Amino acid sequence: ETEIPEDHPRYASLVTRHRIEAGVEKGITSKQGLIAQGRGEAFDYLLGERTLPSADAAERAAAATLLCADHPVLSVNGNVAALAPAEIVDLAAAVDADIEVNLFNHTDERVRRIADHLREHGADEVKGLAGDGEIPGLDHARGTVDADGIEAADVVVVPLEDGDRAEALDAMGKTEIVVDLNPGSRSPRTADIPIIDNLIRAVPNVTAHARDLADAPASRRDAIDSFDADEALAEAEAAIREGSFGMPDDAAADGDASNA
Ligand code: PTJ
Repeated sequence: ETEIPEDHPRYASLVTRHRIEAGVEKGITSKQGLIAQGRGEAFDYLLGERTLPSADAAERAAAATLLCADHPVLSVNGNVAALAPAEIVDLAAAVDADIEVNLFNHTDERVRRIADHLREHGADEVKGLAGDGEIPGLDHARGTVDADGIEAADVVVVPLEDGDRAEALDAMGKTEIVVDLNPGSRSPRTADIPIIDNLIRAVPNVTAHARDLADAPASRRDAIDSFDADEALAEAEAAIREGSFGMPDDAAADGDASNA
């Protein structure tokens, strides 16, 4: 196994790839998850591999929304489990949310492996194994959830969600928080709070905001009221169009594209 030197210019991206590969080897990430990761990386590169100010505002609004929720649930798929298991457990603790495994390509075996993996990273209860609830309007494989989990939730965090399910959850009246690096994708466009950021940066930042907002109800309101989803999507798209292709701001400003 190769060690990645920390000063490598693409360190974060290489660590992320390695986690996804390990996830496939461990039987928690699907092979399609590798393709999804590649797609995400391309968008992250165009966004400069940074958290935009509008994404930070979305992450703060998400934290506030989770803290104000009656029954928040964090949905975990094979990519999320491979990339940020401990970070998901931390977020669930910070906002008192349930964790539920919910897969696009469902197999009971993979749900069990992901639940075990999350427990290895500190989760106590992991939902998704009961499968006694449903998201109406989807076929059985895609629509199966836990009755006391996602079905009963008022706020759901659905990172890297597929567009049909995002729309079906929206139709159920859930407040949806979507993490997706592609601002043009249907799921962030359906979300109440679209977070256009890498899951790896987004989840810990939502947790940090949640800790900051825990004892500040007035600031929570403000974080929610001041956030505008359409504006955040437009800002992410503009950042991609005007992109400096992953270069530091000053080099881009000098028009030096030689090492882009
Ligand atoms: O484990 P399963 O069976 O539930 O499957 C999970 C995947 C992700 C394979 C499945 O939901 C899928 O095929 O997703 P898509 O349609 O490829 O969409 C993935 C979206 O997530 C794309 O818009 C990517 O840009 C985005 N994405 C990928 N990696 C990241 C990401 N967004 C944020 N952070 C990432 N690390």
